[in-house]
Amino acid sequence: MTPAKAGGNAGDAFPDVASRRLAHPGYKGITMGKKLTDAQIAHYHREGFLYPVDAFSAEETRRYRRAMEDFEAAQGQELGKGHNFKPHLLFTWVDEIVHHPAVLDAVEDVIGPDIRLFHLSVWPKNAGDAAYVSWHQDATYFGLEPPVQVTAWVALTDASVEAGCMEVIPRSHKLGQLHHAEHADAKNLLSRGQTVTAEFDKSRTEFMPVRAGQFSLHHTHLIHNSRPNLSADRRIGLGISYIPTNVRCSSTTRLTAMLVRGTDRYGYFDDEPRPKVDFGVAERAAHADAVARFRASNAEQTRRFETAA
Ligand SMILES: O=C(O)CCC(=O)C(=O)O
Repeated sequence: MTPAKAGGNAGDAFPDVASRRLAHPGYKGITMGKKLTDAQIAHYHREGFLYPVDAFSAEETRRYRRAMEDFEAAQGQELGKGHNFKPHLLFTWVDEIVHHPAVLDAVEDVIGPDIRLFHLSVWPKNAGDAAYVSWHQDATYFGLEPPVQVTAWVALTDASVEAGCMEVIPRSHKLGQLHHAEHADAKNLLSRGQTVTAEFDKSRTEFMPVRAGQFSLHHTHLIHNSRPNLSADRRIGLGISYIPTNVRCSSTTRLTAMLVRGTDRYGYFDDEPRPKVDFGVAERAAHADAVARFRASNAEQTRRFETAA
């Protein structure tokens, strides 16, 4: 079954996904995308999510975690709400992750070969911390048109059910954009505490546990949350939002986004530069500019959302 038939989301907008797969050397009649099997691709489009997918070795993952925690130690501050956006512009090790073929090949299998990184948030939850993420859809306040976006959630530590992995409402991506409201709560890791206010069926949820070095994928309209970390270790993940280059942002603020694979024939975003050194002067300037624009766009979309509601 092609992605178009399975989900009706990416297939129509990206017919080249299916034709490219037919031409792929690994194609043996029914089998593979670049990274995912046909069954996995169909699952993503039907259910709105997919997990676990292998990306990094244990050693690579430890190196990434160490890089992050060394930086936190040097700063005397943990990455957390308020300063956890777009670290791919600051650190070469995050740049490595967002360009890793294992991640991009899977992303390409669901949104096609021309890919921009639209946004990235790091989500650390300390052991025993009450921090949580409320029920939400990623599309809310992004203002993407068409709303085609996939989040790869890359685990730098084991994210078990106990550690507060993501929990999803299967097939909820078919509901389209639902109404959200901001709920101020310091323990909610979402920047605006945005929470779905519309009624939805919570009677059948699914947890998405992933091990360190694995990732999950979820659709921009999939309703998901995550509960507090009750395990003995920190839970760290990177939520990387990828879009195909034909997707634009409807904000009047012009945003930045990094072209991570393929070509962009549309020019809807200013290019983000890849970091050459960790936390350098140029890197911090590019990061500050990108985050300021993202926040302005987010505020604009929040106002538009409230007015339309
Ligand atoms: O890290 C979490 O617990 C939630 C992440 C999330 O909501 C996302 O990546 O969209």
